[in-house]
Amino acid sequence: MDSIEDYARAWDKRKEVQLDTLSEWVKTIRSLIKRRIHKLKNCVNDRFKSAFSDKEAVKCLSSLHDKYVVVPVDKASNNIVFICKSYYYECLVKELGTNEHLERVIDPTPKDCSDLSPGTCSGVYTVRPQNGVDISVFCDMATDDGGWTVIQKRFDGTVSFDRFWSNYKTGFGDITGEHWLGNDNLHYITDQGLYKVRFDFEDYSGNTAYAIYNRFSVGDEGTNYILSISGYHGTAGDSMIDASSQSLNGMKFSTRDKDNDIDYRNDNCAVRKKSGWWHASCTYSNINGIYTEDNSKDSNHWVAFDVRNGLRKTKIMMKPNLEI
Ligand SMILES: [Ca+2]
Repeated sequence: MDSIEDYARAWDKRKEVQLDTLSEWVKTIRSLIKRRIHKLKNCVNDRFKSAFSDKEAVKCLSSLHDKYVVVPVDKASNNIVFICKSYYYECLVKELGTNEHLERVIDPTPKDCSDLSPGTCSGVYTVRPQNGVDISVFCDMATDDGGWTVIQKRFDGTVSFDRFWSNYKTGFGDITGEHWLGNDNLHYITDQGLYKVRFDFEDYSGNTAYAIYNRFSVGDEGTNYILSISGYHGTAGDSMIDASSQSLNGMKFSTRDKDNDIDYRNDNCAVRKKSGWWHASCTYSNINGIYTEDNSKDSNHWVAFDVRNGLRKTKIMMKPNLEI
């Protein structure tokens, strides 16, 4: 009997030791995970600081259960390389030394950002316009009821906008940072219905203003991306005109290598203003110009808001106009 009791006691003791060891392991693993998440959270915060407002970032980064895919920036190299469950994975991927950005995939594929459910976080999404191909866009889900597809964003001058026709055609820059969505994509998206466009500005003193045009569309490349824009309202003033009040409505797109403007000096406005744009006899809206704080003819300015002073932040976005 003694030996059985001894054996049982020894067994209990071993169990206790094993439980202690196990609970130590759990503690260690928990703290490792906590440290890992903290590190990744900081990394994600850094990466997306420019793309989100701080308040929105906190909300969006706390949702860990959405599905994301990581898409190579150079789309020619591969399609989808990694399926993951949260923004945190971008940082894991980054740690592995690859060069990708995060992109959320919604099923069925939205036609633009206005198709996303209300309350969806801002970020990069795949959209598929009718007659277009799948494209990566940045969706602003926070400004003015959300649902905006971002066309242009500038805030630190890291991306040059003094570019050629082929660059403006397909788009350039970093979709989570400074970029131009691409004139073909502008055409495919605005061809789907009636769209409005919103311009947001911030000067170097922190003053902000916006301009909305109730009707906005861009023709295909065959029309030289002819602009249709009207119905201004907002706080910035209407600068979709040139110095002689000629509206930019009906103007073709011009770049430094393709002069489609109606400049009275017979100049190339895209060279003169250092910007691809729908120049008439140039423009009062030169927000694709040189990123500078200076007052100059080729700065990134919107005359009705801050004369020819360069702006710290500019953003152009579009969404369907359901009110007309
Ligand atoms: Ca010209």
